[in-house]
Amino acid sequence: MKKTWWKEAVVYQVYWRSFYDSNGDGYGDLRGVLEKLDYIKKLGVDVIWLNPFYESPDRDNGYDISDYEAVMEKAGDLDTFKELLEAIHDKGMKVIMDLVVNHTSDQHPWFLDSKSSKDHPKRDWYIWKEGKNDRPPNNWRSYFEPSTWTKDEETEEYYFHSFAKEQPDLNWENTDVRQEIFRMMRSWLDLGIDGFRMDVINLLAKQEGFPDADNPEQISYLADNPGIHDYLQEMNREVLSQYDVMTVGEIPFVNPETGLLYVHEDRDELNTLFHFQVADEMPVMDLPKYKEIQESWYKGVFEKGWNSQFLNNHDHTRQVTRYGNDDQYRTESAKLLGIMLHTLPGMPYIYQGEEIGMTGVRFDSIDDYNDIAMKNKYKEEVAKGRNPEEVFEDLLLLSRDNSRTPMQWNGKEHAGFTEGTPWMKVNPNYQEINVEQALDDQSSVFYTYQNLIELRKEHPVMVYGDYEDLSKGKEPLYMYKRTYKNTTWLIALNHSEQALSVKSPKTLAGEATRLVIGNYKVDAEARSILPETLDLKPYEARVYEFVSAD
Ligand code: TEU
Repeated sequence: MKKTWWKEAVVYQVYWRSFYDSNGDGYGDLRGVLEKLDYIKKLGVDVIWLNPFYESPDRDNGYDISDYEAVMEKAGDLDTFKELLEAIHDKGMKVIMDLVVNHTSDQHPWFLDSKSSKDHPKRDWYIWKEGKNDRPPNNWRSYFEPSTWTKDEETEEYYFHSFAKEQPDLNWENTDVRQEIFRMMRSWLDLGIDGFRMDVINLLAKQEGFPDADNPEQISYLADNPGIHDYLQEMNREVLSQYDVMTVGEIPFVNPETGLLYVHEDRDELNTLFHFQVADEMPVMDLPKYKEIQESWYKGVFEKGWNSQFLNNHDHTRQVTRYGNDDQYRTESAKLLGIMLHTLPGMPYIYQGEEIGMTGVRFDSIDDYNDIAMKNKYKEEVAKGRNPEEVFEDLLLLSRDNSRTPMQWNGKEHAGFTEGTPWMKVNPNYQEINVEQALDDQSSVFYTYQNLIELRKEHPVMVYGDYEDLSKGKEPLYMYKRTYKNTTWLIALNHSEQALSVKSPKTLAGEATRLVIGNYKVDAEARSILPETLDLKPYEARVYEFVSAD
């Protein structure tokens, strides 16, 4: 297996608009990231992923771009970005940007030209089709709308959008589109960025002929279509292969077999991926399923490609709420989830605030929410005649806004995020959960994450170790081992609110060991000799190291 800098990295995701507001306009900004860079450095991460800050009307929080080479005014300006980039590099970290090239904003000049006339040279930069009997060209639904088609009354044709109508899809069959995107990518890489997170990159190729779907609600027809690998191999050949960068593709709807095709090191496409078999198929922790998913991706990808480990991001509810316990055992379960993600095979991603155990949120009204996906779905469901209160309740747990509330820096007004009025309400629990409190408490979630990141730099078993699940059918226990050369780590996790006594693996019980990390105090004996029986407290996590002589 090839060793690379990015395989050994831990990535910190900065959703800058909720990270820190440096100018009091209520939005976080790039200068805010700069002002808090020492905090990120203290955590010890290697790479920072910045969500999109390109010029945008901001209908989908920057994922609707109207100028790929300008900086959105509320984020700052290009000079500030260059200052931030230099500071990140000076502190020994790298930065990857969000590449959103499946679609643009409907206010992008390219789309305004394309829309202006059927004969405009840029008409074919987007996907236009005639309707059928005054109906959309087919029955597909988009991520954010009941249909992937919106009619332009001027030219009387429909344009295609996988997301909101304000996000028309680019036509990747058009060579000029691809060449323009590759040029834009080079301009950012030449500035010195260290790679890209590629937004829904497996949606670039569309199904030939746009046939009706048997089940339009199952929108996987948007992804993984013939031609996608040709586009990515061309992108790699023309751009990525000329730089020492990392790429992570956001690749919904794949399994290990189809996912490997994007990240196989011999295929010259992408380095790593986010798959969504957990996020899309596990609304709450389903430990047997989670173990199956981990094992299938380890067996399917580990040797020849590279996977990521994450349980939350700007699109997914905070993991301690969704998969842990954000009440009585918040810190214990936040630490357990962190220890799990950093000891499973693959690159760990930390979403801002995860490292202090920030939780999901519950506001009282749909008006307190910002997310276009949630608001569109609410409108769609209420329009069907459903009770608005019921619809609101249904949307709460998985609303993307759960993870977009402002970063909680301290217990002062607006959690120290802004001197102005925050663009989004702060989670009401900010006075008990904030960075200042975490840094003052050596037993906080923060220091568990800092320790995990430090351990990764010293112990190749965390990165390159093989993986074996030792706990099938033994839930709520998740116990697995990682082995690399003469080192074995045994990870024992109690995913429950109850105490749990479990037999240690016979081959390791009684063996001399070292407790590498845990989230409870462990008596001296159980720290140096693996007990026959492990008595785990609620949400207790322990990692033991065994080093054999040979
Ligand atoms: O998200 C894509 C998206 O919504 C799905 O991949 C979803 O995240 C996944 O299936 C798990 O549920 C990306 C961005 O992260 C998101 O913020 C944007 O709204 C969207 O693309 C459109 O650019």
